[in-house]
Amino acid sequence: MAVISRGFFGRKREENPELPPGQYLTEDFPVLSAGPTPVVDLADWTFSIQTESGEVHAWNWEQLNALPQEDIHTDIHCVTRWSKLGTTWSGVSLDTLFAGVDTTNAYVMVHSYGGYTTNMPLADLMDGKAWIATSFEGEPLDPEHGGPARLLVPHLYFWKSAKWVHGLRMVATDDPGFWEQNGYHIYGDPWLEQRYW
Ligand SMILES: Nc1nc2c(c(=O)[nH]1)N[C@H]1C(S)=C(S)[C@@H](COP(=O)(O)O)O[C@H]1N2
Ligand SMILES: [Mo]
Repeated sequence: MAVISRGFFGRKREENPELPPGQYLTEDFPVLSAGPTPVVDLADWTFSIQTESGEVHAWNWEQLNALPQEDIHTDIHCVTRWSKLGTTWSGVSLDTLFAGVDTTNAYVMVHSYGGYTTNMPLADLMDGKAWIATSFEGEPLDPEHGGPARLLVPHLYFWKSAKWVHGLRMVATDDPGFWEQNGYHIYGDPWLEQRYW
């Protein structure tokens, strides 16, 4: 006569088609940083893209904010298994930043203030898939969440969304960044559960 309530099993994945395999929902916003939060003075802040020819395209804080800003509504998925649905950000599309950039290299190494790095194909930053985000839920991005600016690449696991982003370097090969050298997957698609390698 055991009656097992369906509710007992809680939020099963099949009830949440927005949740990639092996992920659970969280309502709060965990902070995951490999080191201390770097202090970046807006007067000194820059973001740059360096190509294989040595050419450097750079924007200071004012210049970044003068570019077209986009609102982004997206889900985010951390490899430690939390996902957050329906987050709201604003920032500058990488399509805008790459508009005047001439490169034939297919990969990018992302560099952050503080030394963090992460790698990805350039294609994953193009066509409306990635932004330099400066606000979260209508407020300037918290320093602990990457403020003043972080990369936002929500279709990959969240370690690819480098906090305190400082610049991108165009590279010929997909060399591993910080977490990728420490066992995280070279690409990191949450829908394919590409967590570790
Ligand atoms: N610069 C930098 N960016 C980073 C990290 C980091 O340690 N340093 N951690 C990554 C990881 S593993 C995750 S899950 C997210 C966490 O972002 P949050 O702290 O805003 O939740 O940032 C990513 N970006
Ligand atoms: Mo993470």
